[in-house]
Amino acid sequence: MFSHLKAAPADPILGLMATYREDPRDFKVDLGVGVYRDESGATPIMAAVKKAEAARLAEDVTKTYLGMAGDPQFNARIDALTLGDHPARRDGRVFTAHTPGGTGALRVAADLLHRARPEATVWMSDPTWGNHPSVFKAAGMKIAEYPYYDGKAQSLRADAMLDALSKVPAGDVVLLHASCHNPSGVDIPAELWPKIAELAEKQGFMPLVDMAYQGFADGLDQDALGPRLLAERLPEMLLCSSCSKNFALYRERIGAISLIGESSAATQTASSVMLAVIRNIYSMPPAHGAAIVARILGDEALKVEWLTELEHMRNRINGIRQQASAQLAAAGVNGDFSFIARQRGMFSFLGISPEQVTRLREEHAVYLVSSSRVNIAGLNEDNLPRFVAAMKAVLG
Ligand code: PLP
Ligand code: TYF
Repeated sequence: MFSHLKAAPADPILGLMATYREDPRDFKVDLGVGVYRDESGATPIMAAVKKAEAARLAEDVTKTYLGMAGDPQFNARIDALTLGDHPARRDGRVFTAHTPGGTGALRVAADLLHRARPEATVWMSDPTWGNHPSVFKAAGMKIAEYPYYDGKAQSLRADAMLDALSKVPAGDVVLLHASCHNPSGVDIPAELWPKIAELAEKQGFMPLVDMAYQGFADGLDQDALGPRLLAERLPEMLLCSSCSKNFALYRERIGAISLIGESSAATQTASSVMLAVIRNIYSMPPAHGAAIVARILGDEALKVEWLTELEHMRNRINGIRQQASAQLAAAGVNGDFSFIARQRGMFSFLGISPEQVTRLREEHAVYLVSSSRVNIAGLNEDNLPRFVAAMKAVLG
């Protein structure tokens, strides 16, 4: 059965995480995997999460099955967080299921699309998160790319993107990152979302928005502006969200898929197919992460505490972006790194060669993905001077 199998390539990001762990050098700097790190380089459990977890432990009375859509309280509260007080919610056009992580939401979306329209192509930004193409291909969907990141100008290829979207055929799907684009850090500006909505309307393609970093760029509402606008203007949409980053619940695997249909009746029918898809993959999602998030969002004091912690994380990322950009300039490192301060979320491309990435790792114990993507949140006041010195040594 298995002897003829060829080894599958390791996930480059998770593989790098393992290599970093094995490196004995105590001055090593991890700018690889996309997890938030605090000032001391740790990824702690949020205080609001700890409290919600303790309360759940004390009060929980059953572990019986939840059902395919998971925790109904979580589903209602995550809708309020992602979509806000939205007309689509008031009109009964939204159906949400909680899923094992944002990746689980994406896989449910992919299988649902395959049931609905197996001949459709899913269009993705060039570049995009490595799991996007593989998850949709695994579900049997065709994929294609639209232009997105300009590596020379470290900015959005807005005109080329709109031009490509203006040619997407009816019935296809366009995958968009809500904010904190992974891997480029370059987001769709507010003024571009209405143009994307217009093209979707004109061409008849459906947006699928991946929102894995709500609250990490400019704020919870600001970061959700794109999907909220699309859900208002268009008859149909899918939204995949994740609580891995903004609740730091990574390993608990908690996310959500929201289906927005043309009418309340259409949503109901489509959601029955979505539930069948879920039943065929994992039957029901794990409960713990959703219970924590539901408790935080439903308790005024816990919610304020969580919002304060999230704001601190966002401010730290944006602050260290400014500092990194300023210190690379002050050290006279070859190149213009002012873009680091302009970009949002945890990621940016340094725009250096794979050989230079290797030298940073081998000679200076600075770890980043070979594409030159860095997790800016891996930097802090302690290791920033070492990062800058390593960059100076390698780039001149
Ligand atoms: N989408 C994007 C763009 C991501 O970067 C991530 C990753 O961390 C996810 C989705 C899903 O994350 P998770 O499955 O850990 O919730
Ligand atoms: O891009 C990242 O670093 C995060 C974490 O298979 C991640 O999204 C990376 C790879 C993966 C799962 C999560």
